[in-house]
Amino acid sequence: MKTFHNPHHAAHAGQQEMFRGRMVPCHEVPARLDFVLAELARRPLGPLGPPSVEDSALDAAIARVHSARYLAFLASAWDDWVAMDPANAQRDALPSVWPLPSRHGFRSDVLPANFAARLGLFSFDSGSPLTAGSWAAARGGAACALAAAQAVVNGERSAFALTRPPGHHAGPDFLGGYCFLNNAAIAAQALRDAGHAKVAVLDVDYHHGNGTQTIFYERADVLTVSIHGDPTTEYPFFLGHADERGAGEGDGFNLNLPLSRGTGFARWRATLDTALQAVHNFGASALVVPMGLDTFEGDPISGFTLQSADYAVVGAALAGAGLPAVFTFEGGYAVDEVGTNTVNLLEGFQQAT
Ligand code: SP5
Ligand code: ZN
Repeated sequence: MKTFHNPHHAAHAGQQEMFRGRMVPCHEVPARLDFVLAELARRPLGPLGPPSVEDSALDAAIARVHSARYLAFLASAWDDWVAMDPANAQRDALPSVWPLPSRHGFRSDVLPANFAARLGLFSFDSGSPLTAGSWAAARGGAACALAAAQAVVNGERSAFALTRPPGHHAGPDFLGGYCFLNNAAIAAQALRDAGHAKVAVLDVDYHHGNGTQTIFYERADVLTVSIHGDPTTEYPFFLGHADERGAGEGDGFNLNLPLSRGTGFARWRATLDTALQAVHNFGASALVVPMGLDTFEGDPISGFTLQSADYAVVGAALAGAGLPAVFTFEGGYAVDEVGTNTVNLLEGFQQAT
């Protein structure tokens, strides 16, 4: 398995996130990726290196899933933040006002000149700090996703986009959930554009992949499936229920499999079979797996109880789909174990292939 790692990831390093009226240290930290690299050094899965993609090809791939005005916002966000107040250079940017576009009649069509308002327009939580290096890191991550998709197009059985920030909460024109660019969606769209007629996305992160669902919700060519904590009690709360089945041409091409907080591996594993059956019925020729390791028992912000050894079983089950696969690194905040759990899953996939 080829791994593409993001050499710019550490440029994205938030200080604090808002949680219930307090600022708490960020969970999504650079050390996460370093632990995966260290484990890959101990248990190599194949070639590992930075992605090599042309800037123009990268811009085109990102623009396939994100809006032009959101990308323009992201590209200048840090400079605009510092221009508001030079003292902002020492602070992360976090939103504190939102337009609630779908309710109450607030407008999202008029772009505010005030950057703090613009930040709210393009985000859905105050837990995702935007820092000086966030845009460079997010672009580097998207390059990993694109390179991984290209590797699979060129005949690799699987490829791993080892990047942070993660991506699956980022939608067509919004950031949130520690995510800025939707790496899994970029990979899925790149596979489509390279000739895969049907692509399946199977999201195994603890949190519902709301961004990916929204990007593909009205499309029949990309099936989105997500196994996650029930949004009635779990983040991101406002999407991820079982009755969201897709809309328009996409009706029937989104499948949510929410599970109660506290769910253990036996139930989770059986749910994975349901997800894999849907992927099989769909008839995809390629698979994208947004791979979150926050289903782990020791995860500090999540509520399932998977054990380290279980991830090898997950990897083997995913290999059973018999499809070329792109893995994107998403959540997983038990930092000391995230390397072991990641490589257990990928090694399980590779050994069963
Ligand atoms: C990619 C991904 O896994 N994103 C998850 C975003 C979750 N953000 C909200 C987390 C709330 C954390 N609560 C901290 C409690 C500290 N004791
Ligand atoms: Zn997550």
